[in-house]
Amino acid sequence: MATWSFRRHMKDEQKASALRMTNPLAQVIEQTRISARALLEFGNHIINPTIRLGVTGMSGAGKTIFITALIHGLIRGGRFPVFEALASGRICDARLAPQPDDAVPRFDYENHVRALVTERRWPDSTRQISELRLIIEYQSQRGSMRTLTLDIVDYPGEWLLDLPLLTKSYHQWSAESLALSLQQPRAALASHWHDHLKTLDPKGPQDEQSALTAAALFTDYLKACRDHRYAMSMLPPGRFLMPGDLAGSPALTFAPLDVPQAISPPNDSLWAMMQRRYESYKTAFVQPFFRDHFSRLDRQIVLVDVLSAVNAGPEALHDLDAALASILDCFRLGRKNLLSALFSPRIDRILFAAAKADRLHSSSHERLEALLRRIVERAAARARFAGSEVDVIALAAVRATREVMISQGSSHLPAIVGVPVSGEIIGRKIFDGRTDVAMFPGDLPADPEVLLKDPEAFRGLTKASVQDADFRFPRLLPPALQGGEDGEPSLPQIRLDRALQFLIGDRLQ
Ligand SMILES: Nc1nc2c(ncn2[C@@H]2O[C@H](COP(=O)(O)OP(=O)(O)OP(=O)(O)O)[C@@H](O)[C@H]2O)c(=O)[nH]1
Ligand SMILES: [Mg+2]
Repeated sequence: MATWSFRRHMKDEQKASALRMTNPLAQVIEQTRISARALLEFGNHIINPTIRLGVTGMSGAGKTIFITALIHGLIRGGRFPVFEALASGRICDARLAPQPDDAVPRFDYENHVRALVTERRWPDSTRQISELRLIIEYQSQRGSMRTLTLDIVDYPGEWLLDLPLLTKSYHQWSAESLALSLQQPRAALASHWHDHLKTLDPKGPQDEQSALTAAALFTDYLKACRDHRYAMSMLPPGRFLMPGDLAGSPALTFAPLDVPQAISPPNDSLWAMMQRRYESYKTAFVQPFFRDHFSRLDRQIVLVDVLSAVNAGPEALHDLDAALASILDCFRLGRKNLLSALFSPRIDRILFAAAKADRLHSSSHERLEALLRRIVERAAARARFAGSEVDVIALAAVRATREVMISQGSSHLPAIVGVPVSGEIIGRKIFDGRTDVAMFPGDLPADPEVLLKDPEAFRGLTKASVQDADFRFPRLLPPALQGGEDGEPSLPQIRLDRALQFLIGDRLQ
């Protein structure tokens, strides 16, 4: 029977093991493939300028809405005063075109627009990678006509959190996952899985039913952590929460075990079985994502649902902090040039965006931005050092609220007005999804440290009831839209134009 103790790892041990787990020849071949393709694409870019823009963020961060609103605005010539090429009238045409990768699902733009504009509902969650190509015809600053191809790639942020697994052995991953699951509030959510783990003998014979139960209980724990009351972000392996067609396959039927680090598993043991499947997971899912998608991106926006983490409480905010640090370690940042294209494809601009900022009055947007800036500051400094440009903004791709000042005696309070989705609770009221309400979601502090340095800094849904939480940023219905000149309304937004200017503005000069 396994002993119930979680072992700590030494850094040297980790490095040695990472080396053992990766095959240098395979790595060189893989790197050569990536470099050769990057060089080819770099050459193509010179003849036919193209930007591959990666849009990522954790589940529910706002990727689908961001891409839909961005394309809608570009195609229909939306009101984007800060996006210079469009505001000055230099963009003559923007249209969708068949995407370049036949094996990647198309981003379902038309259905997403219909949901938002005609049905007044948010599009359904999308759980896989998708892509869309946009052709932008514009007049350069010097007056000549040019074309920019914009490939937009929507992929789950959870897949990014899988990339560090590539250099982690099974025992390292097991130990880290177990140690994390002992922290609060995770420990309470992991109790069923922990109880089952105590019954397993890693050195005993391999057993499919034990593996299935362990994987199911481990997945339940990850799902519980993702619930909006906890809003945890660090939940690898990413495909456990979004298995798609591959649910139940052996590469998704493993879980951490409490195993010693210095020795190899006995043949045909449960431990050997789990280790084999963990390695298959990396080969089947993580490596292809890295090779076929991630390594090809030129620019990146990372959407972050900071307000949902604040809703949940200090632990969620710290977890978000750790997840973003881990994500940022994955990016290969730096200035793009022929050498970097040959040896190591780079992302030369990266934007961190606090999404859904319309859930806060505009007078607090700077504070929201400051909070995200503080969370990504270490990685942003590293990226700048490597020659990448980094920016942080608060935006709302589709603005679902309007702002009002409410008088209380002699003072005026800045509030937002929107329609909370059916079932949302604010104070003691449960909403029906039809009623407008003026809200004061809570004031973010001027100094973001106040929220980050103390695990008891504020009360969120993790610890307090809905009525007693210090912040409340409810989910809202999309805005009611008025028809535009040609009958189709434009989508209201906050700083989507600034995001576009940063992400592609320099390539439309
Ligand atoms: N108020 C407001 N809510 C938004 C905005 N963008 C997204 N939301 C809300 O966030 C939810 C998730 O947005 P999506 O764009 O579907 O998020 P996603 O990152 O694509 O999520 P997955 O596909 O599940 O990974 C939506 O259903 C809306 O409730 C916004 O700009 N303003
Ligand atoms: Mg989506």
